[in-house]
Amino acid sequence: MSVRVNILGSGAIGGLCAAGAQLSATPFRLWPRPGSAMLTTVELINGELLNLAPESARDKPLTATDLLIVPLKVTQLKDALKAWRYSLPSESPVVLLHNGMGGMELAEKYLPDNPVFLATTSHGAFKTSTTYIRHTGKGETMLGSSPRHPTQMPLNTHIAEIMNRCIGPVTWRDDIETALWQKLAVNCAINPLTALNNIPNGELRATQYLATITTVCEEVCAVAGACKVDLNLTALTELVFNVIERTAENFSSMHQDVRHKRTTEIEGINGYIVKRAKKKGIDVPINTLLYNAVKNL
Ligand code: KPL
Repeated sequence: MSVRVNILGSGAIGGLCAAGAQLSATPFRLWPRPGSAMLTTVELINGELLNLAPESARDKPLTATDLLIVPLKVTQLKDALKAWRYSLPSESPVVLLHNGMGGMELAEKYLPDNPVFLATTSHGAFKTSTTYIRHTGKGETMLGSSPRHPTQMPLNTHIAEIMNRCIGPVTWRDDIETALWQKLAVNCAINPLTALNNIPNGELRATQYLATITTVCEEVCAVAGACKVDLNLTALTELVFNVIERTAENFSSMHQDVRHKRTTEIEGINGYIVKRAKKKGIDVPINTLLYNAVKNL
């Protein structure tokens, strides 16, 4: 099946997807948000520089075989989906790839008929300028159908294969919601703590953070359970420390957002836990504290 990949925005993860598409000779187009610059360069993990050569985006509209990858922050998603809903054929598959939660519900509202996939990645990357991305950590990507838009074979295999070229290795998850909740716990612990303390991820190994990280995991587990997603607390806490270890040298995305005075993803991360907890009548004091502290920065 022929495919063309379309990447929204000019963020770091979008840059990695573009590099993966180019290196695998998959045609791709870049669609920066209004007022944003077009990405030009990706510094690969081995230090090589890749000059991006996307197809021109202006002339041809999207067709049913165009895949739309949306690696935007959840706070940017609503405007983007609203802007795209009339120009996107309802058969075009869409992959949402962002930290935190809330994308599934927005896609249900604005793209009710498209095949929608949800993804989460542990690749590390950051922007060193408006047009230049550096790939800092090799990770992996989990992909599955949005539970609100059930999709089927052979489309699932096809999308997994394309995503594998763009930002692999990809693991297909029938339980993508569980994978998203696990990543949510990782972000709830690492992102605000690194942003508030101005430290790289690895410094969270210090004993002074142990109690906070453990409680964040307990709270996420309790809220997930109330939302009918079963997470194992021991495995979750281990996962968080594992990510801290593997990304020790990295600065989290929230740390970078705060440093560059950009909007953070706090609403979709700790903010999501606080909101869901409130609805379920669960106390989440540590997530609330971290949420408020980041909001007040
Ligand atoms: O996803 C991340 C982020 O920075 O947003 C982690 C996994 C914490 C890596 O830094």
